[in-house]
Amino acid sequence: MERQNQDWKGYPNGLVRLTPGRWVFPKNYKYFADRIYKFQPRKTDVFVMTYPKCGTTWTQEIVWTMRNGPDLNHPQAMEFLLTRSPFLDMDMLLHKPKGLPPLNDPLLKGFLKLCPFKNPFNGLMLQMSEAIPDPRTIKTHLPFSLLTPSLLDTAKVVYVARNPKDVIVSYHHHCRMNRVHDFVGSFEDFVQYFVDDDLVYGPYWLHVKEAWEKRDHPNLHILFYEDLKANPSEELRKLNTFLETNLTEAQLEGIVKYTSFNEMKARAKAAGFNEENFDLFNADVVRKDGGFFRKGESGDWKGRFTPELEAKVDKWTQKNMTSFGIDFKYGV
Ligand code: PPS
Repeated sequence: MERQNQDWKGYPNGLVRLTPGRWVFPKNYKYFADRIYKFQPRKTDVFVMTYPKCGTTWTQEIVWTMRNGPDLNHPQAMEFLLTRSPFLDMDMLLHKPKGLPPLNDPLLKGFLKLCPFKNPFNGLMLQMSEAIPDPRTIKTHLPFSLLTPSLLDTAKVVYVARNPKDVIVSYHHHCRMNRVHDFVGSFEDFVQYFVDDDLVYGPYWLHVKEAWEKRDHPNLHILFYEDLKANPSEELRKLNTFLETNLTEAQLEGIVKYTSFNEMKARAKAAGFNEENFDLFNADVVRKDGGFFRKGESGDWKGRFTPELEAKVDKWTQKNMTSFGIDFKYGV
């Protein structure tokens, strides 16, 4: 905790570590854990499940659009993504001593529209996840073991994995930029937290392993960020089969373009997501190193690791991930 308190300014209430699994969360997880675990999935739900920074938002937009607006003309398409496709476990990150986002924040606006008579302090995203109309597309960064055991037998899950080195680079940026984490240590420190499984959301390898072990379940579709990047048309075809959306080639191609990095970045801005002026973000980091839509590439890790750091991550990957049979592409 001493080390954590020095390097992270975003967890003034401390952290919790769960056993088994050694998952790490901000302390406010305690207040939401039970309700999240008991969150009732429906047959028509699709959960987009990933460890942070693996391509959740991209996949969420693809899945939501395929199911709701394949002709790109849905009246809500321009609304902030998390108000159409809520992030189930976000509340533990939002509830800082500072309170909720300000009234002009797209999240709170979306909440007030969907849940006008509810108290946002009882879980802004949790209540939105309950309130959005079917068919629901719900984002979670939690692993299978922290959600209801009936999840996969009831709803469909699209699980997204990304190579650990790009995850580290992207998560490092995210934790510096995002005030809910406010990481002030070095990149070297961050890599150490990652390989020690000490980052919020816990061991990446176990997160992936829990999904990988269920890979033959008909309600689970595992997607790799690198494959989606290299051949989005092919991955959307596979999703079309998995989601039973029966879209035409022309509709799929339209969605590929619509969900490209540049189009999503531009649309988020048009929907009111001003990253330099977003209460949760550190504007200096956004200006210097980019915002949420940072690079959107695979292989961006190259040039970021010293040979020692690279060896450390390779050793960790070999020990924890290759051992259960998963392999990653590392970009061009
Ligand atoms: S979060 O905050 O954990 O939910 O982030 P997540 O959405 O999982 O991952 C963010 C990274 O995905 C990139 N991104 C995209 N890449 C390609 N195409 C599209 N459309 C797209 N949208 C988001 C985003 O830029 C983050 O990766 P990095 O490497 O940091 O750029």
